[in-house]
Amino acid sequence: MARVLSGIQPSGDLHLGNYLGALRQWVQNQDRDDAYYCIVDLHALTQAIDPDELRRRTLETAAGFIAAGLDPEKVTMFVQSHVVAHTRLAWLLECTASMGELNRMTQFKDKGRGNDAVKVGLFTYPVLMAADILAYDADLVPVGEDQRQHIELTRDLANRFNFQYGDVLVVPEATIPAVGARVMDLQQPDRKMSKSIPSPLGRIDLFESAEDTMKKVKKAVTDTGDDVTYDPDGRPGVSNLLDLLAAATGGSPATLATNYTRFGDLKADVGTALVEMLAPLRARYTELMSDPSELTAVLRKGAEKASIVADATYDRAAAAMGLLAP
Ligand code: AQP
Repeated sequence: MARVLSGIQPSGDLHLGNYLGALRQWVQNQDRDDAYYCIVDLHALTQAIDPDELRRRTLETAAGFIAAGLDPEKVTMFVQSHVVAHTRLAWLLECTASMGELNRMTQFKDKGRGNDAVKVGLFTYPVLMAADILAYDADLVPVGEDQRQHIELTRDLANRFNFQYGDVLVVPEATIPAVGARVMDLQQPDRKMSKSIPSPLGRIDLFESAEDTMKKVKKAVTDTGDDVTYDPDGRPGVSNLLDLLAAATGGSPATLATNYTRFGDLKADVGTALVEMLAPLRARYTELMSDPSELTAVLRKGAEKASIVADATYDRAAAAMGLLAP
């Protein structure tokens, strides 16, 4: 059984990119893997967020995991801040990571570079992410394409640690889905769909109404020219819609393109396919949010189980670096 670890920030509503890039493959493989999935609330603190909102969104994200199909009896689901080994291991790794390698992280360049007020946590975030993964001796990390660079850093840190201190950490690999690895914004199809984009029209939230989804797909930006062709570089808008149709119904985006001569018909089919795919998730989410006590019990049990694994890794790493055992 492969050991698997991944997480999602409770920094906003879960969206279609989170589902197709990450959550859906978590669910597909939950019978195969020994999986740990966390709501990475400490990462959400790297951007300004209201405390009450963070608390609420942490529970909503947990409900989203289960609504998407994760079974807490099969996988270990927990909140990152409930397992103290994450931050303890992150410190050990920060003492092996260099400023130069963190400076090269494109996510930091996009969100914070050149701004003196940017928080230190945003800069060191990839090291905390490495600790999240390495604490569980994870073999595989199922993520969307945007996280590839962070997994590479995690591998570099683990290899360096092992070279310096002995064979302590498992070097993980990213698993990136064949379809849905990079869902683009519906209004700005040259940017990935994201929780933090200003226009909600560009993003399909997983638990929004069917009407909203239909409206957003209808208003999606398409490219110049009238024909429906699949060319992600030259025609990113229409290609994103074809990718979404392929992700929801199967088939290849290039072949699906041959069924359409008009954008309007394509958009109608994309909207319907997404609404059908998401309807059962939406129903389950509403049910789960009506009684959050069940969610808190799942998260408490998950954190207890996760702590046993993560504490053991921290102890191994701390001992290897020469910290005196308590
Ligand atoms: N557009 C996307 N396409 C495919 N996969 C995506 N993921 C995120 N956006 C897309 C995948 O979702 C998982 C969780 O991501 P995250 O919440 O930890 O942070 P993120 O990647 O920074 O997500 P957002 O929505 O873009 O948040 P903000 O706006 O706060 O930065 C990851 O596996 C990611 O690959």
